Amino acid sequence: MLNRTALTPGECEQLDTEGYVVLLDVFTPQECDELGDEMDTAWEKFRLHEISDSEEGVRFVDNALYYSAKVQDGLLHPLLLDAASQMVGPRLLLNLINGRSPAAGAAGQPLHVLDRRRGRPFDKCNAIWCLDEFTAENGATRVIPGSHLDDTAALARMGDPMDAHPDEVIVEAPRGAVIMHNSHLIHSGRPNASGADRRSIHAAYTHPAIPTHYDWTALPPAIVADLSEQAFDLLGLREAALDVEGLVARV
Ligand SMILES: O=C(O)CCC(=O)C(=O)O
Repeated sequence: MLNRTALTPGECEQLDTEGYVVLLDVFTPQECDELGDEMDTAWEKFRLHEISDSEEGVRFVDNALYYSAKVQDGLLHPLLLDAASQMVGPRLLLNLINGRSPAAGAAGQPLHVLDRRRGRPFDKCNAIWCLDEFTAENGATRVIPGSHLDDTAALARMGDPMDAHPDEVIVEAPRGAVIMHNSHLIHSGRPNASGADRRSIHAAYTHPAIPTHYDWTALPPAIVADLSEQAFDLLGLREAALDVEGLVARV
């Protein structure tokens, strides 16, 4: 994993004004393979297609903490935490972590989230771990730069949210990169027109006032026992432990 802990001034500036930044080489090719294999194994072994109500053609691994101890290290990478703090503030809560792999032929998404508040303060951001290269052909994420600050122009120029938008930028990124973006930024996944999967892991961090997408207090005790102290804090479990009997042993 990359040994860099802080964004450059240029990266901070881009995150601030455009609402996204691509951080290169966060994961090694071997780490990408291991994480991708763990998500693929979970999808097969636990027959997740039978319970997934996600998009057609997308292998969606809900709550990846159930299936991988390795994701902890990525979640806590100092560079990603620095980027998240630039957007959301110094105290972060993990909102979600999922595997998301649009297979060859998977459809794109509408631009979203169109009714979200814009402008500061920001309370949520996303980290997209590119386990495969993100290319225009395989459906790399599109964003409308600056729309996290003000969406007036973006919405005025938008027709069908499924269509290409005149202001959109396709965020191509090599394998191992992480796309950090403000969740208040208008964005979406695009159709995968390549012959191969586009594997990724998505995490979201929030301000602690925002309720988590998953109830981390419901994680099985064996998984909680394996969390590092820092991960325990990132999941808000230290505070939660005061109310949840099964967690008290960790405090
Ligand atoms: O994977 C991507 O390219 C973006 C997906 C996305 O925006 C979402 O699932 O909400």
